[in-house]
Amino acid sequence: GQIVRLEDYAPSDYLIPRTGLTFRLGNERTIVVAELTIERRDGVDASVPLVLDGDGLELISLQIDGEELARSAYEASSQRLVIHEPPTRFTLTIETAIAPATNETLMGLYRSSGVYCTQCEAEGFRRITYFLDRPDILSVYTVRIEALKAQAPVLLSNGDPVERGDLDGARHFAVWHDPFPKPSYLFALVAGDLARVSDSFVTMSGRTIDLGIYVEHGKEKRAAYAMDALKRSMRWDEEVFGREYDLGIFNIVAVSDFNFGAMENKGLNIFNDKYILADRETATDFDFANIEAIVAHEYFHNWTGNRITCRDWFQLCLKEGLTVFRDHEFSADERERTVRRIADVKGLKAQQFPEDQGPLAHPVRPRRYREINNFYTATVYQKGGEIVRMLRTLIGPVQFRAAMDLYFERHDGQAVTIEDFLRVFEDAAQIDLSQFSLWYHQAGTPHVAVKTSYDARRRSFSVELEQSMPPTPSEQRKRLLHIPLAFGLVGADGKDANFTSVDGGTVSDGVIHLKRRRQVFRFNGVNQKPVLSINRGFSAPITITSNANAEDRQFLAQHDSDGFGRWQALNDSLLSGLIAAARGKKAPVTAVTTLLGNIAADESLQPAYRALMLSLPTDADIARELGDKVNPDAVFAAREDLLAAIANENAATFATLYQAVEGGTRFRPDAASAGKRALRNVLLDYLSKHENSPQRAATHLSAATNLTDRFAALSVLVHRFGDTDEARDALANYERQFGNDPLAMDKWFQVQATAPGFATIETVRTLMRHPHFAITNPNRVRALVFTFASANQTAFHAASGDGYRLLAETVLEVDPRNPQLAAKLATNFRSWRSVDAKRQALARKALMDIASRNGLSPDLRDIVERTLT
Ligand code: HT7
Ligand code: ZN
Repeated sequence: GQIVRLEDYAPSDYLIPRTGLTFRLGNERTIVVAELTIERRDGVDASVPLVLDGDGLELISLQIDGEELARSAYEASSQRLVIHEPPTRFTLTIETAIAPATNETLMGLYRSSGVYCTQCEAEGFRRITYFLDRPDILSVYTVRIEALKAQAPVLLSNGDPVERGDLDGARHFAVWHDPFPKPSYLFALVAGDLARVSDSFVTMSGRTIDLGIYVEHGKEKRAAYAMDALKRSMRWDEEVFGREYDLGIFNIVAVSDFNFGAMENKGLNIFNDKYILADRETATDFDFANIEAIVAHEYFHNWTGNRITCRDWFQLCLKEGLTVFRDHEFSADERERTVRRIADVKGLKAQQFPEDQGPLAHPVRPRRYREINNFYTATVYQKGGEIVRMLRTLIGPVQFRAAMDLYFERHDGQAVTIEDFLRVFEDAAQIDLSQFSLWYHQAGTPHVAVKTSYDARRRSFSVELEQSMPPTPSEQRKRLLHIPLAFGLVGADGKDANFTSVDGGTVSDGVIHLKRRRQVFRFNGVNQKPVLSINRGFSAPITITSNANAEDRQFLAQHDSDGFGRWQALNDSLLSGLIAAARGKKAPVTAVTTLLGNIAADESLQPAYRALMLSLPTDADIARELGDKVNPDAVFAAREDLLAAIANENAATFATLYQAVEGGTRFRPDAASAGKRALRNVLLDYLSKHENSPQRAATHLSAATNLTDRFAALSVLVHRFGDTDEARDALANYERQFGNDPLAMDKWFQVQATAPGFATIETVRTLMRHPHFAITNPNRVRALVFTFASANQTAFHAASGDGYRLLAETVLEVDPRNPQLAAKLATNFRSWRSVDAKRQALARKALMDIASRNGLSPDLRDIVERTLT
């Protein structure tokens, strides 16, 4: 693929104010007739041709204002349609043919379990018809769909329904009209035999919206939670951002073959069924939380993404970062704020940090790309969300809301840039964001080194901060960032100590503003030596090292008034012990093991919070902290030793607690009930380790009334006692019970893919031949192979190199069918330089095997080449 550069952006010479589409649906051959109203932009020379994008299209006919076009007036290929010297304003009618049944890429129009559906973001619309397929071309769409009535009784598109009726030959049609001008990536069509779950919502101005969720027949009950999440999202956006829904109808469709979580098409969201369908037998608490967050995310896009969209794909974070921030805030309000924040930060560190610290690092607002599909990354989404959070920290919640109001007022109906977005904040809050804006433009995770000292005689506490940023691919020199650090000076009583004044820089509303390379903030009037709690709530997405000692960290883990700060301090303590152990230095663990026992039993803390505190850093967390020459077997052993030490010291407390925490006979998916299950399930793992017996997990499994508990028990059995009858029986029973449910079976694949040890490589190979496995279904491939490569350090990084080979072979098998999925799978090689030399050589060999293959998709080639450089 060609490199696309931000600096080459130029507005289009032609506009398409109106788009009419007629679909004559057929599996082998679907006919699309596009009637486009096209205008040359003012000031553009009449000799400039109209160049439309296409991808794999077969052109049938072409007319301008109803007249067949002469062969000499245009050039058509499957990739482009060029029209020479078109009129200033005209109607272009294009008839093309496409083949949905053989479209395995899941982009454009395809079939998923007998349902026609579309995916157009980022550049899939050009697989449907020739168009100016770029987000700054906003058009009003009218869509007519014709299909066999029996095959597709349901015919959906964006906007409001205007007409429907019967046709000859057992066919029927429906017409939809969307009055809001939109970019082509938000176009959607769905046709098939689906059940509708209906509800309604009354907006803040009193309009009644018709809500529908379309699912496979028989799965209606499983859409109830998503529907509830949708209504709560609609209310929340009104209350928190003053945003009301704008059409008369809002539909969601769940499909089983999808390359992503979901898609925010105007008035017709399309979802991976994994993020709609849920009941206690087939979804874990984690899935319920994800459904709530993703339903909200797609709904929130209606204002942040659809009403105000991106000028070009470099601006992807404009809609994604902002919408992630909004969905995080929604979940924090709906659930438990601190618990949500810890979960989101764990996600950021697990997914975005390794990206930012490896060969695929890129700025939140990149300047160039080869394949835009490869930029739907944790950096654009999660770090993009963190930048919006920092903006709110900088100006405070009241001014933040005022700025967002101004954003909606100023830019509604436009396709804009990050510069436009930042200008709104500068204007609303009267601040200069020129230094802050570097967060969008520089790749890499900033590091802050902290040194504190207390001068008892002068009653002053000094905090010395020094920022640095390691070079990243294509950016050697980094400029200094404005880093907002929420903090507290924690006194002996756990309360934040007062200070009378600060020298050395700006400190306001509990936030230190670090702007220079090195700054010493001196807090005056501090009566007793405090302990610094810094980067509270993860106010900045950075790494920190400090001169705090083990006692300081443990003090904060017990006494910081900020719940996030307590978790962070505990996590740092655990990690430092684990790192020492993984490097072969035996670390003293007693203090922290005792502390964990106290936290577990502390009834003043919510169960969900206690569960998070008790969850040890993962192997991948430890590996990331080690940085280089990682030996995954040593990491695994260090973690298991610490787990055993904690379990052995606290066995009695844990056993009592395990009995006491309500098992949850009556299942409810709310946060408080989920918290209790989480606590009980983390205790199950500790106790099983201590007891060295599968018995407790087997009992837990047979008593389970929901998938959360069942999955927790199954994990203990398969991961800790894999070669016992209990584990084998549990897997066989599960398969018998849930064999017909694809989403529940994904969990069955997942639990086996994460069993530690190299033997799992063979297990995965065997499971890839299982009748329930399908290489064409992204959910199944992700459950088995992506999980194996991303969440099983000891197997994926097996010293033999077989784990790398398995991933490389799978990537090559998937690529010809679904390049996006293949590229995503291949990103699991991104940390290959951090393992020891022997493993590095094997990983490199696997990557080279992929790279040397002819005919790779541009998506996969882009990832592999960047990973190797
Ligand atoms: N905006 C959506 C992105 C998306 C996507 C991107 C590439 C290929 C397939 C895709 N499906 C959905 C999802 C979102 O961020 O809400
Ligand atoms: Zn999104």
